[in-house]
Amino acid sequence: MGQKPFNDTFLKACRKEEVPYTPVWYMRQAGRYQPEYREIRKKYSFFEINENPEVCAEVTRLPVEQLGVDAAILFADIMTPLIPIGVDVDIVPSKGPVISNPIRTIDDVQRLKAIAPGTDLPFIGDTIKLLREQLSVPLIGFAGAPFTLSSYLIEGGPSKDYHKTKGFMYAHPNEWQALMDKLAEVTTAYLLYQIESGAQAVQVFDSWIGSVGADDYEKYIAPTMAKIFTELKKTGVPTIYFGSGTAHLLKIWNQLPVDVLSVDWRIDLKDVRALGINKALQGNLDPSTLLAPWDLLKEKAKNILDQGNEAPGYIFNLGHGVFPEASVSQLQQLTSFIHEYTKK
Ligand code: 1CP
Repeated sequence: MGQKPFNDTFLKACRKEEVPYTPVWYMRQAGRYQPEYREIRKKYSFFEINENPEVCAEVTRLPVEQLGVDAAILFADIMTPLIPIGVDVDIVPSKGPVISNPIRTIDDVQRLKAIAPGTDLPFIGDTIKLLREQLSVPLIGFAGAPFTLSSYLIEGGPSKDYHKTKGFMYAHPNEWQALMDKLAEVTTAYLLYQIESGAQAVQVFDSWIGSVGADDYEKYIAPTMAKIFTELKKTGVPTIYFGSGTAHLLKIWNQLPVDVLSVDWRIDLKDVRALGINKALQGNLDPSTLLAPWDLLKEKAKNILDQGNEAPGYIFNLGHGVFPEASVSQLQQLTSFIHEYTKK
């Protein structure tokens, strides 16, 4: 901790610079698949961990120390910055975020307060500062994207089809835009605060955006995302945009002022590049393969590494998050394999 020389491989890959090996980290790398996390979770609620810098930093460091990954990601949730703006959210075990006051009308949208991250969420800045003293790999900050945040706000919790969310978008375009504007302000201010506090890269999670068609994305979403990434770009810190099921959106994403596109396994990385995507890429192992026998997992990883490394600017990751049934030893073996196989 701290004494080790700083490993900037991940930051170099974000900038499409030469790297000594392919950097790797895993979305949701801190969480319930780790026995140590489950122990800590017995003592504290999700938001108690989040709001206690010592514990939050410990949970953030755990996968770095346990798996040997090349980046840490701040432990928090995409719902964290919504609490101070007036959203009543609870993280329900084996379900996810549940909201007791979902958005139904323009009054509900207008009721959402503006965010002042330094005073509303001082523990986030404190955790980041502590981690910067402790870590010898880059720290990634993150936030949810307006569409994905709005899906929880409108549906009231996790959803499979996002009918209510998209229904609101089609039926009330002005209210929808007001909601996007408000959430864009939250996401931008919250990420700028994380960067000021010491985050060395930021990822915007738009997990459920794949449910929106390309024409609707252009009309209802792209201007909001362009605004967010334009503001973030001014900091010079690398930015990453993640969504699942987004093959149909990648050409539009390529026009956004974002550095890295994080894609899932439904499209091969060689096919992403064949679309003319010239940004750095992150991904895209199917998380389910973590349950496959090692030889099969290794073949899958090798195939992805070969495709990812056909051009500069590639970061290995899963196509979506680690899940509770994944095994620590499988992830350890995978991380070592990625480093060894790609070493120059
Ligand atoms: O009780 C618990 O411990 C709940 C499990 C848990 C954890 C560990 C939740 C509830 N959130 C988190 C942490 C979390 N959430 C991180 C930590 C940093 C890391 O190690 O990666 C991050 C980046 C998130 C982001 C997040 N939360 C996303 C985007 C990424 C993704 O997986 O798509 C989303 C969609 C959420 C909502 C959420 N929070 C928690 C759950 C179980 C869910 C998903 C619910 C659903 O299926 O809609």
